[in-house]
Amino acid sequence: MAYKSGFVALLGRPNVGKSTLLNALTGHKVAIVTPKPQTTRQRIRGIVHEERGELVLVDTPGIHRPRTRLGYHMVRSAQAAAKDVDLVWHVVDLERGLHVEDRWVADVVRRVDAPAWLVANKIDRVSDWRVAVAPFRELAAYAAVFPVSALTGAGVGELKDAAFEALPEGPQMFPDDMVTDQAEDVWIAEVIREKVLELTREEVPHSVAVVVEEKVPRRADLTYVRATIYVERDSQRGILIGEEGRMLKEIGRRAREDLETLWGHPVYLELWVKAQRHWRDRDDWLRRFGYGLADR
Ligand SMILES: Nc1nc2c(ncn2[C@@H]2O[C@H](COP(=O)(O)OP(=O)(O)OP(=O)(O)O)[C@@H](O)[C@H]2O)c(=O)[nH]1
Ligand SMILES: [Mg+2]
Repeated sequence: MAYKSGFVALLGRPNVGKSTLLNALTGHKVAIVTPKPQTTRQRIRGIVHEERGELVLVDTPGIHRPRTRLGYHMVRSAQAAAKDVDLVWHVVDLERGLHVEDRWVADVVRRVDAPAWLVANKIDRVSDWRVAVAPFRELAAYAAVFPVSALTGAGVGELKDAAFEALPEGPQMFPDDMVTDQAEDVWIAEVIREKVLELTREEVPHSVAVVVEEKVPRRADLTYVRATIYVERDSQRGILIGEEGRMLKEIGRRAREDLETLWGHPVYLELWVKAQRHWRDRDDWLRRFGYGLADR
């Protein structure tokens, strides 16, 4: 059997389950997942290695109407990710149904040369996926429609099989043990941001960026990590620290548990919170956080 390899871009509006699908297909927590829209801010590759080939999935920020420079860069990076891929998946949320943002995604999908598949996610939340998917079918000339639940795994195997089938023959591009192109520090910062998103509401989740400042092995069995959580206002800083530091402690506890699970040894996580006014609209800060760079 010929070895297949290629790229698949996962496009969709925010919160439809793109990152959940990426994680389900790779079998790793490559991207963070939260119930909040606009969780993913950068393109993230996840790599599925199998004997039959290599499937490189490109997770992207949800396409929406940007209100900040950050939002603008997010949407741009999603659009850019759709170029030079072998396949595009338009991921939609059957539970919440058709939204104007799905039309904007379809506009992007129609402009790319690669074949597009409609990936109808959250089938676990609807009684009849065929009925729920009907309004989406007309958005673009989809070459195929796949009903899945990224959460339960239903249909995900079929989607993967079909993707391998569709990929061109080609060489392996990434080492066997590489499941993502995301640097480890970035992944750590993302895990911390995930906990902030879980624990905060309204504008706070959107105002948060995390930078890992230091990561050093203290002993053979302990890693020390120091990170700064940036917010936009002093009031948000107060929320993140919480009464007697309780909120920050909880963020740290949850993040530390995830890191310890992955690394299999204790972690000492030190978190700081700083306010940086309007960082979402400042290109210098966006670059510092790694958000301003053009992808691919
Ligand atoms: N019931 C159900 N929930 C799902 C499914 N897939 C994802 N979710 C949930 O939907 C929410 C959003 O999931 P994400 O994977 O973060 O969505 P996303 O498309 O990556 O979102 P952005 O990064 O904001 O663009 C989370 O609460 C997931 O647990 C599914 O198949 N069924
Ligand atoms: Mg995401």
